[in-house]
Amino acid sequence: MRFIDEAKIKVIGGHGGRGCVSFWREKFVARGGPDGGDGGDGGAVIFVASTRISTLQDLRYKRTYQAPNGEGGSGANKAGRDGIDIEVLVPIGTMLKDFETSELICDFTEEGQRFVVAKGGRGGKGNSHFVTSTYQAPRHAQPGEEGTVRELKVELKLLADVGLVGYPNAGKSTLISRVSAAHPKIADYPFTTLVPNLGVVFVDQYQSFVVADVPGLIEGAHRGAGLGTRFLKHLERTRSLVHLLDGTHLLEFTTRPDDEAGASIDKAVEELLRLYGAIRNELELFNPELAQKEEVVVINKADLFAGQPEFLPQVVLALEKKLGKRAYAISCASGEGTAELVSLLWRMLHP
Ligand SMILES: Nc1nc2c(ncn2[C@@H]2O[C@H](COP(=O)(O)OP(=O)(O)OP(=O)(O)O)[C@@H](O)[C@H]2O)c(=O)[nH]1
Ligand SMILES: [Mg+2]
Repeated sequence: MRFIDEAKIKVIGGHGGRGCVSFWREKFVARGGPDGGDGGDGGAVIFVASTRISTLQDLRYKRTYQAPNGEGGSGANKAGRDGIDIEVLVPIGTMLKDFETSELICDFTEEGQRFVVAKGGRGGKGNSHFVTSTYQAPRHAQPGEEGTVRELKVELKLLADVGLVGYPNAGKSTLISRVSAAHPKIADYPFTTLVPNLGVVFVDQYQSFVVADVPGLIEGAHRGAGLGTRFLKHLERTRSLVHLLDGTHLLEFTTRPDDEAGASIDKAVEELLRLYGAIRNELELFNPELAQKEEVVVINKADLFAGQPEFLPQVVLALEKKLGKRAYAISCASGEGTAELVSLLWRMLHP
């Protein structure tokens, strides 16, 4: 399925039915009074948030949503039927905005949340309503009112607690597939992930949080390099970030017999900082608030360093010193450190 996160649509409430002009006709009754029934109300267009759908695909396909009109009233004071309301399902995280002003109209954050986006017009009153002491035979009735017509911008910004950022191939999708039931595509080529994925991570039977895996970033993403930064908006509503660094880049620094003690560690850290800085820069350029989120720095693919067990812990320590933040090494392949990362994230979300 295509991942659509923006759409422009038009919603139209049903027109109210017209009131009826009618007079009571019966044998031997010379002048029956007015008995024109009221028109029915027009139907409304209602948006309903649902976890059953995950993109705005349907809204791209059908751009106008018009609720049925109310029926006209008829004689014998018979009211017209109301137009039936129509419901449009939208994914959780959908934001409705006025197309012209971009003003936020409704943010759908919970399953089942409903919002009337276009009201139906009221049905017109029949002529029986217009009798007065001096005007016994009114020959007019109200037309129904028009329904609301609105042009809307619909935007989806995923709701997740934790966002994963990093270069392509860092192992973001592997991480989400290890800690949650999500099964995104994983492969050893860059830009495997083309659309965001959500995974629910269960800390225990009752407690869970949601992680968002988005397509990888590369230097120059803000200028459109790689897949660009268009998916970063899906991290805007997360509480914290996991910045995943690919341990593969450190392999060349592990075995250097002629090394001064510590020199290869320094070089490894320098390389990590370069990679880290490039991604941070993209976050900052996209939205400085993203760069200010609480963050955990994680080096993945620790299993590649099984032969030199002392190398990675030293790199982690040195990296922490340079960043002034906690850093971790994990292996999404073997699972080493992933449970600890999950509990750390839980504690960050629930201090
Ligand atoms: N050795 C090892 N390989 C890993 C580990 N984690 C992920 N990989 C491999 O790294 C490659 C990339 O993994 P993905 O999870 O697709 O990476 P990604 O960050 O989602 O990449 P994009 O979707 O392209 O941004 C795959 O071949 C994984 O099998 C790990 O802990 N150790
Ligand atoms: Mg991926």
